[in-house]
Amino acid sequence: MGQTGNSCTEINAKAAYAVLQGLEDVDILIHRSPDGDCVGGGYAIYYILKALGIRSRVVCADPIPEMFSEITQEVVFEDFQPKMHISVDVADRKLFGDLPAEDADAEILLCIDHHISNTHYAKQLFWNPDSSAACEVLFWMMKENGLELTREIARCLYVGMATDTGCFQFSNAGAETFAAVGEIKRAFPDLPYARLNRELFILKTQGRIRLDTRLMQNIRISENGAVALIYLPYQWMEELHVSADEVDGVANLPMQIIGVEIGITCKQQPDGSYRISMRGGEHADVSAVCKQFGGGGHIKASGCTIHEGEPEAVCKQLMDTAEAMLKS
Ligand SMILES: [Mn+2]
Repeated sequence: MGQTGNSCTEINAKAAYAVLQGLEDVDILIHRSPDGDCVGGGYAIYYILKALGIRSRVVCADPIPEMFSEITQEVVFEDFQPKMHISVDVADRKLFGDLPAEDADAEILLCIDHHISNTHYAKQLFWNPDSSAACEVLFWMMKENGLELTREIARCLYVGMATDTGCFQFSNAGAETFAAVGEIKRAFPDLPYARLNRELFILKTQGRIRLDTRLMQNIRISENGAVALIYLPYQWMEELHVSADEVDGVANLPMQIIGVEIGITCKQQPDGSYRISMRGGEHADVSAVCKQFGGGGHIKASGCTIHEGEPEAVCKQLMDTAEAMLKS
């Protein structure tokens, strides 16, 4: 709790719900390249606000992937102009991406998050950096305020926690995560958990399978085997008809190799920049590596953007920086 330099106040679960209760015509902002956690968290808040009679919309700079269609809502209000803005699962303003004009420079009244790298850009921050997902933060916020866990909200929160933990595989899945999911399963035993898991984690398009094969064939591995990098030229996505949201999971590919401590995915963007995702094993702090490139995130999962450079040079720089981090 307390004030920070940016005049952002950290608040607790009770205060966070009090903020939600006082909102009116809200845009709930989530990060670009939306994942299950920000989409699930965004719509969970939409339902919480709806129960309070408050109109809101989930707003994202990028289209929401088809795989999350079960938790999204087509919400159309007449004459809706956002009066207030909140955010969920967004560590830094720049992760909003290119938002519509009415959202782009808005003051964020409340941010609900779990990223250790949160930059305190909102007026108030309700967070828990020990939580696996923003959806986990939301689950315990609801519990502490005695809010009703509806079927719709349970589904949203499950998807968020499942996706941010890689279906409960990663080390960020803690006792509180399993406790939350246990309560969700007990309350709604008939939600299609197994089908959701299959759709979120197993099923891939033909194009994606062909792309994975190509990526694995071209993987770069450091001499000592501790750093692996896959480079994805934009052209391959066009050739194989794979969309940007379909390749989200490729960041986990390098970590499938025994001995790899840092797995790097470098995706060339249509504008010539590179979107980098890093995953860390037991001994790596990839948020520290990404910080050196102006990015950040979690200790075991982080990202950054490199704005220019030849692919070869960029990949080499990434590998070198990661290797140096492991040696330090
Ligand atoms: Mn998240």
